[in-house]
Amino acid sequence: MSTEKILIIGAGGQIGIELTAKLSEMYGSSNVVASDLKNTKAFPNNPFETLDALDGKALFDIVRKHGITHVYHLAAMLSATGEQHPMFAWKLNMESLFNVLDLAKEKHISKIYWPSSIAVFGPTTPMQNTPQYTVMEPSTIYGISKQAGERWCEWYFKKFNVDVRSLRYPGLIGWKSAPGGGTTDYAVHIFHEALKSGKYECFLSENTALPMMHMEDAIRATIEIMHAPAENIKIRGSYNLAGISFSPKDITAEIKKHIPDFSISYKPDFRQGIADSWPKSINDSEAKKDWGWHEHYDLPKLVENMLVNLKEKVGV
Ligand code: NAD
Ligand code: AKB
Repeated sequence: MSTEKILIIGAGGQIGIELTAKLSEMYGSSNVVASDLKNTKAFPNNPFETLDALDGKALFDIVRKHGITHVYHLAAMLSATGEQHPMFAWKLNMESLFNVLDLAKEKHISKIYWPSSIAVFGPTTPMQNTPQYTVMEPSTIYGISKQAGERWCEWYFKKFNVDVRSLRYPGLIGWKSAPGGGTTDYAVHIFHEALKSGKYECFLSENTALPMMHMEDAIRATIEIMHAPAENIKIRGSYNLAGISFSPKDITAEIKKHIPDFSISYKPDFRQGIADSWPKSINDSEAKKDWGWHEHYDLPKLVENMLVNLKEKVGV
């Protein structure tokens, strides 16, 4: 019998769908409560709760009702959408985090996972092999909210011993779900269009390198950091994760090995400015040292996996 009762907030999103499935495999579906603003067909076997993460009272009631011990708080507004709705992005990303941190401060839950992002870095950050500790002057509201969130997580840990763990994900690429409102979303859309129409118009320029990661690696990293002994988690802000760094030109060359006629054109929009402010590659030696992180996917493996699964399992 599992003693962990998990609540996933934002379970219907790109990460939530895959994390809910993986945690359900590990703990049993009845021990993993999925929640989001609206129900989807994604969780036929899990308890589901309709929840606005800004409603602290409703969140508390759900935690009490299900005897929740661990919360994975994924609801947020991402970089591109956040620039369109800055005040709401700030409200959602910050206030929902406080609601969850306060549950742990009051000892209603014992462990929290909350993701940060490479968006915490900005144009004055060293762009190559960006270290864990460096200049951080994010220029998006999303990045500012994630940076502030990291500091709050560390503060709650130091002041109230709240066991909160966090990763600075790179752009995540998976075949099971669509991304929502990010700057790195092109690296998922490109596969769908390569299979559907053989061509793709990219909203970033051809040499814009960014750190990315296969969703399987990201889910595994999430589960590994949550299961690491507490004394190994030396960083209570958020850990760098490197993943794979590539540009639209690099991923196109790799896709062309499978679909030789695939073509790409470039029409950069406002997301180019966001991408230009982010690191090109990340140093994740602290995650490797503290809790043994190691990624499995390189670019050729990622591209092959995406194309095969989208074709065979999703029918794109
Ligand atoms: P997503 O946009 O795909 O999913 C977010 C989910 O949260 C959606 O299902 C949405 O309905 C839900 N949601 C929004 N507002 C809510 C509210 N008020 N109450 C409850 N649910 C609400 O996002 P994602 O890509 O799955 O990202 C999840 C987390 O990971 C976010 O914190 C994001 O910042 C972080 N992250 C994602 C990436 C990435 O590449 N996907 C990279 C770095 C960090
Ligand atoms: C985004 O592009 O906003 C996200 C992220 C890297 O945080 N994918």
